[in-house]
Amino acid sequence: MSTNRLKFAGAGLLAAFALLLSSSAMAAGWPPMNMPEGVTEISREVYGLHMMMLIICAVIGALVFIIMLASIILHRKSRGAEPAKWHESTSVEIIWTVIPFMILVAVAIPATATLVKMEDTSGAEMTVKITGYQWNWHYDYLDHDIEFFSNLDADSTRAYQLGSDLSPLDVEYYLLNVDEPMVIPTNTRVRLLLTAGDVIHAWWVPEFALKKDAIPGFINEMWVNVEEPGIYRGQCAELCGRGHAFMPVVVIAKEPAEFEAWVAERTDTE
Ligand SMILES: [Cu+2]
Repeated sequence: MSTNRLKFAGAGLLAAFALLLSSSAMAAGWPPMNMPEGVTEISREVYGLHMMMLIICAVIGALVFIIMLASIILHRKSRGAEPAKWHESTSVEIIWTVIPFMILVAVAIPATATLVKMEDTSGAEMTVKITGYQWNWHYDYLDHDIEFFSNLDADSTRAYQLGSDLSPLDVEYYLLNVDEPMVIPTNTRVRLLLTAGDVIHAWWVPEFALKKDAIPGFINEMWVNVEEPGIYRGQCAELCGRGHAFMPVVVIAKEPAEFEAWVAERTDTE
């Protein structure tokens, strides 16, 4: 095969593979492959950083492979290519050290800015203490007289039993639903204090871009400001024993007025 035909064949194969991958993924109704953009300012920044890194890595990967393949194909022995005799080049070594260093610094600057914002839990308008247990979450609203356990919902619990009459496929949000979700107000800076009562767990809600370890004897802090009302789901993200898959996180974000109504209702019944 001539070089040109080889190149065309390679490019055609790659294009066909990419098409196959994307169309079959869509046809099969796969879950989204990328991380979610989320519903907070921080989650959007995290998503932006992730996309930037992904594109930089993809471009570098493509460049390296194009140069490598071109070198192999165009300078092969059968074409009469003579290997170069030189080795050790100070200028090349400086270039391949300085360019990656500059790329790393360029991505570290926005990444650090986002990290600093994520870690700054000051100015919170309310605080919820979250405690992980084997295998449920406990929510304690420090500014209100509210505390409760959040367990896996009844349908999921029924469906996962051996020989159950209910199939997991028939349960909406199987293992992603709880009997009592956490409720927070929208457009409010909520501080979350995280700890655990037995082993290490981790509280994770992808759409908030929040994931942190809940460690017995330690208090970890994070914060969230959800802009849109909605139901957001997550899971325990630290292998914590037999029931690790059975302690999901569900957060309902309500408009502040509706949140106040929920608080009034909760405090009445207790
Ligand atoms: Cu856990």
